[in-house]
Amino acid sequence: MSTGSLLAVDLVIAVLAASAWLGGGAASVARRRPLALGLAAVALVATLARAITITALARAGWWFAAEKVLIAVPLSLAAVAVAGPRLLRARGDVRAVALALLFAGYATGSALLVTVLHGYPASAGAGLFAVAGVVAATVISGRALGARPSRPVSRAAVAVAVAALVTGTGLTVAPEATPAVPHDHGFPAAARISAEPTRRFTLTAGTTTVNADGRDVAAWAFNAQVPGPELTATVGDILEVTLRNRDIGRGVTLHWHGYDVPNDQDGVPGVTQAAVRPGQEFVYRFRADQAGTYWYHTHSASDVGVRMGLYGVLVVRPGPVGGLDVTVPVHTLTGRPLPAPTVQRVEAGVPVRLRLINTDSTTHRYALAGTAFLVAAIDGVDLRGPTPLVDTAVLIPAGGRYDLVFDAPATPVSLFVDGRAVYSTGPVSTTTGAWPVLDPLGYGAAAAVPWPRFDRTFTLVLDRGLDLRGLLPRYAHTVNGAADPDIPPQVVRRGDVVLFTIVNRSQVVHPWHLHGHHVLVLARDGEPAAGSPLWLDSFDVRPGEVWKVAFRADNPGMWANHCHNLAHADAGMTLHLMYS
Ligand SMILES: [Cu+2]
Repeated sequence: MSTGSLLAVDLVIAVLAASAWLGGGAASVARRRPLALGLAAVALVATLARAITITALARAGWWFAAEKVLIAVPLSLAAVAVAGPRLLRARGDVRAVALALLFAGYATGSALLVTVLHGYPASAGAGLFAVAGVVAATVISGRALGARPSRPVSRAAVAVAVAALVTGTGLTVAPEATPAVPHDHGFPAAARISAEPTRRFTLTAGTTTVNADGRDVAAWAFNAQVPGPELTATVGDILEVTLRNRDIGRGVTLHWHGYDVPNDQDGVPGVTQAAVRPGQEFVYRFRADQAGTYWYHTHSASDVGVRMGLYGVLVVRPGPVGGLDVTVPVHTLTGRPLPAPTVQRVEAGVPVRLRLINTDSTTHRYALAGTAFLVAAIDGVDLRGPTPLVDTAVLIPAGGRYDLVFDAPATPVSLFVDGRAVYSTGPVSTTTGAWPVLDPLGYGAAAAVPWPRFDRTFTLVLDRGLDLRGLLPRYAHTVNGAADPDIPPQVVRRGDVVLFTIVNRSQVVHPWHLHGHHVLVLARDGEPAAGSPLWLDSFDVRPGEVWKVAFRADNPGMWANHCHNLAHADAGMTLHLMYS
């Protein structure tokens, strides 16, 4: 079983255990003996079954099991130790075991809350909070049932509650002091390149209406079109892009997704520049020194902004190219897929490059039917020694790009996205749903990792948790138990080789995206990457997965480092990489 499934199974068992204990307690209060004993038996089995799931999770990595081992196991043992013997002795009135069963329910339930609301890392504060909750709920229940706690028990309860209050701040305070991340001041000085631009573009952001899947829908667009204009350049060009904001009230910027531009051109509001307000403009200028498939999008109110249409394609070619070269950005506008580009027919034998871009916030499955093909590049970087693929699907993470190349066959070719044909040169009678999915970590020819050692290592544990820092508590997407802006930045020096371990202990996929750098994938779940070197800027960390990626810190500045499910980024899952 995968670690992701194990996390889900353990959660289900924990919910079952806690609710069965509580249900058994309630049934015994109501003197419904068979029901009470039946539920208690279920609870006992479920509680003991967690010994298996928690052990397996701990073996998959301490990140997955820390709070379960340190908090749930002791509380579960207490539940079994208190309720078990009383159940075995329950001869007469079943009401006699009610308080024991309720105690077991509070104990397993509060441990469950620690997992769901707090997660990783486990802290003494979280443990004491859980214990204090159990004590308080048991004392209140006991009084309601007419049982008076003894004096030592009451004293112990008060002591635990006080300790919980004192240390409980550990629940709300980030583990380390947070160096300030600049917000709307102290932006990097524009180290503007002086060379004369060779490619000039103007993008004007504004509200508009576009046709999506046959219906007119409201959109936010660059130059009144979704996607925005396709920006193309040749390596060596100096791009100058003037961004104007006509009427986007939440502000606009341009972030060059996957393009490792100088920091002051990166387009992150509050970090590298101020958001461009209605009536304002900002001029971006950078040298096109990386060939490949990229895209641009607003980073101001990015969740709603990109979803509403403020994005476009950036393609940089190494020089003149022959054959057919098409970009296929896939985007969903208010729940409707946008039309793919118009199909151009070519003679058989003509080389074709399909540049697939996922501009949505969730993974898409692409299947190219009717021809063998190569995955020539991922995230703009050419793969080493790609081999032909037939009847194989690829999964592209949010923000990711795959370049598929093939020679046009004489027969039709069809590209399916999530089972829907989006780009077809003719009818292809194939169902692609059962095709195997390419694992890029095993595709192409391997090469040695270019660094013998790492100067800095960081671990990011992705989860959900209660964020109590703002005015209103929110159920945030967290990194190491904290949510933006309270996640400590990762501080590196120029020239460092940096290793990231990224762990997903949540129930959802997190497409990870570091600005300003491509990272080299080293391993996933302990298995070293065995194919072509993979230099990615967007990669899906699925539930239960552990990724190891590394990069050389060679692009100084303050860089966003976040989940590219932009709703998650907005709900806390954003931190920063900072050069000292
Ligand atoms: Cu995410």
